[in-house]
Amino acid sequence: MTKKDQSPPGRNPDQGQDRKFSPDDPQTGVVEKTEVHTKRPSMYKVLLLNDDYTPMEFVVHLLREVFHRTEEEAVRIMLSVHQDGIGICGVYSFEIAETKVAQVVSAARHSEHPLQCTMEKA
Ligand code: TYC
Repeated sequence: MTKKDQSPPGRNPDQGQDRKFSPDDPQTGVVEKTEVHTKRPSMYKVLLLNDDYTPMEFVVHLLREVFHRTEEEAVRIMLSVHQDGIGICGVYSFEIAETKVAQVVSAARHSEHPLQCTMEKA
């Protein structure tokens, strides 16, 4: 038997003051159950666009530094962007993708390259 079960009959141990049950005060209530619907965050592709002026080595450098790609992966991604006009650097949550786009654009402008980087829902 728990401590709660030991209260005198007719008394409600959960009430601040002890009160007798009565037909006028049936002490009923509504039990609400809150359903929890958690959503997985949407993912975003970070895309690099080709141009005729940004040096290949600069693109490879960014892919290594910003997207943590190996030299081989970075060269493969850079060449596919060079050939196809666009390519995926990685897929991230919104905030991470936004930060990476800003880092690429900032580094490119700082070095006066026209490199374009954008993001879209995966
Ligand atoms: N096309 C560029 C050149 O020939 C190289 C390049 C690759 C530029 C990928 C941008 O996203 C890019 N120098």
